[in-house]
This record gives sequence, structure tokens and C-alpha cells, in this order.
Amino acid sequence: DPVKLMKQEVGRAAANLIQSNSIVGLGTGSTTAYAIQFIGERLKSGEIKDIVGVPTSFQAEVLSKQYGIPLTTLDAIDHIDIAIDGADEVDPQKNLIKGGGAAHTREKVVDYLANQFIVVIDSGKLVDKLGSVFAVPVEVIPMAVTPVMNAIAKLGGKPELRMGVKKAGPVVTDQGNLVVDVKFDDIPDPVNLEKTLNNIPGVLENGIFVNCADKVLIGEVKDGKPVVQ
Ligand code: DER
Repeated sequence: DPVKLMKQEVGRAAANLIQSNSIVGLGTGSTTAYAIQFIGERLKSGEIKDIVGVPTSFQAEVLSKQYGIPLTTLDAIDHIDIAIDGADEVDPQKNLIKGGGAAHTREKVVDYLANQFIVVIDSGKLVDKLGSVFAVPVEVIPMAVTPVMNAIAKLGGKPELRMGVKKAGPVVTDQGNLVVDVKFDDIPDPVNLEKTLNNIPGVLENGIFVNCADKVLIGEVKDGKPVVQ
């Protein structure tokens, strides 16, 4: 499967950037899952040592335990050297939409703190304008979902409560909140929209990440082979 190969290659490329004695922000999603796996393999082989990870979700925690990456918390460290995480959209200014995995709240804390934030994507995530394909995920406390959706509609967004796939009813985040996905026709000013969304009472965090990504590793398939640029 070329897409799986692409994700593996870009995950491997990110894992190869990790040096010994690093504190690593561990992102969420299927692409970062490969980076976590390959960091674990590099640790096991002795290629790198003394790594601790800060997970951005229950998924990252489970994968880290599976691949033997010791974990720590933000109370026990004073910096994060490098964070690896995925994205749902990347624009030419390296602004991101994240939150496809409903993990953007903890991701934003870790990715913003990191001295270096590496985004791992397949080439299909590249867009000219943010919001042209993906809706903006917004984490909302359950008691405020209705007024938040009304406020978002007044901003010109089309809000939709995110429903579970293998879980009846709405998706519940690792914080116990709900997720509203908001389609905007156009996002001319992502910096401002990120602030406006987070200022709506009841909104915990949204998936617009501006001025945060340092490097974007892009996996694509050329002549049937995955390449990373
Ligand atoms: O939820 C997130 O922000 C993830 O990083 C996600 O959106 C990217 O996941 P993928 O690598 O499985 O496409």
C-alpha cells in the first residue's frame, strides 16, 4: 500500500532526527505512529539512548509503551527539545489545521513548547489556503456545545458535532470534552480566527496552529517508491 509506505518513510525520517539525551514531544495520528515505532526501534538497537517522551494523547501513550519509549510529564521537565506530530492541512506559510484525531488540545501545548516542531505528512495534506479541504476541529466543554455552535455559525462557520465511529454518540476527547468540526468557506486570517474561536466561552482549543511548525517532512510516492522531502 503506497500510502502506508509513504507514512512509514516520513515517520522514519522524523525518527532519524532524534538525538540521544532528548526530550521528545510525541504526536498523535497514523503518520506519527510510525515515528514513535522507529524511535522505539532506534532505542532498542542502542543507536540512540536516554530519550524521554511527552505524549499528546492516550494513543501516543499506548504506542510509547508498546515500543518502549519512557514517558514523562510537563511537571517533570523544563523544556522539550523536539516534537514530532502530524497535520490535516499545511499551507505555504506552514500554518496547520490539526485535530483530525481529536487530540489537538494536548498537541498544541506540546508542539508550541517544543524548541523544534517537526510536522510529518503525506503530500495530500498540502493546501494553498487553510480550510480549503479540512474543517477546523474545536474542542468544547459539553455544557456549552449549543451556544458555541450558534456563535460559530454567526462567524460564518458551518459547525457539526463529531460523532464516534466505534463509539455510539459523539466523540469524547482525552479531556472528556466534545469536538465540533467547523467548515469555513475561506480563512483569510488564520491568526485572527484562532484567537476568535478560542475566545468563545466554552471553547477549550481549536485546531488552527499558526507560527508553530519549524520543519515539514513530506512523504510522497515517486515511481512507486516513497520519497521524503
Ligand atoms: O489529530 C491530529 O492533529 C493528527 O496529527 C492528525 O490529524 C494527523 O493524522 P494522520 O497522520 O493520521 O493523517
